[in-house]
Amino acid sequence: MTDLKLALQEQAEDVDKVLDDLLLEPEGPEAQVVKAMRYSALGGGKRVRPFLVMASSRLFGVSEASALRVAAALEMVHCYSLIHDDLPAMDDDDLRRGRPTCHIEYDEATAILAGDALLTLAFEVLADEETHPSPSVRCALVSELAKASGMNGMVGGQMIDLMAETRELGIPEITRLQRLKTGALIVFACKAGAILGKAKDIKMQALRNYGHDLGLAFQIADDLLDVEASEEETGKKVGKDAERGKATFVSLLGVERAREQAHMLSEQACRHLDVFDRDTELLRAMAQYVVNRRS
Ligand code: GRG
Repeated sequence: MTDLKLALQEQAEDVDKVLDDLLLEPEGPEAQVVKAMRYSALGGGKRVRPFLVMASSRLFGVSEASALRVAAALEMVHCYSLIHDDLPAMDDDDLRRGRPTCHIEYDEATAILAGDALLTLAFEVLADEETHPSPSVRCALVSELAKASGMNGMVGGQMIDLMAETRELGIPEITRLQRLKTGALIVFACKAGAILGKAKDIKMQALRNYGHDLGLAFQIADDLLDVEASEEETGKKVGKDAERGKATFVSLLGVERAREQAHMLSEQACRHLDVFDRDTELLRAMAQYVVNRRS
């Protein structure tokens, strides 16, 4: 196993402990929604976003306990988006992380509520004094995660994606869509350490730019993996999204150019880290992992 994969796994265990503590099952019938939240939030996943929160926090000497709570909150938002994305009204998927999706394991109404409750709990966690003693830091975390998740971030990207089923998109539009849908939460993850560490603008900006390029590289790699998986299943070099009639980086650029673009973005992401004199090895390794990953 590579050092980065091992570090991801170790970090994932720490984040899982925090998620486990935050998702205590209450007594009574409402326990059902918490079961569904736990099913989705503690059911695997690479935990790339939490890893980025932890790695960026280390650059500023942020306490591990604070960073872990932000990492857990962000993972809750990510898990909510996956639950809702899998619903029949959206992508209508039966499998996620190798298991039945939340609405298949439970039911649609419970899955919608589990997603809603993960989203709202994330903000409750960020607003709690235990996350950071400074009210202005907590307020910045809440505000930045809200922007990254909402209409000018992930939700906005998802809407553009849904509209794309009836209208053809080119590279500039796909880039914008993906920067919002996938990129915004990744950028938040990279900036989180700088917010917690009250970093200077130049460092905040460097992490934002790193996250910007990393997020796009991550998405192109995702499109490439989608095409590879379809090729293994059906022999056709067309991913799931392209089969649904949606343009992707791979359908527009072709496999080779898309791969080159992902690697170029990964290298560009690392160059933004040159402003730091502290150890940025984990963030650099992540940029490589994102474009070389197999899942
Ligand atoms: C429903 C508001 C709303 C938004 C949905 C994030 C998203 C928007 C949809 C997820 C669907 C998807 C496959 C998007 C492509 C990239 C992506 C975000 C993949 C999933 O993230 P990973 O690879 O997943 O980090 P794990 O399971 O490892 O956490």
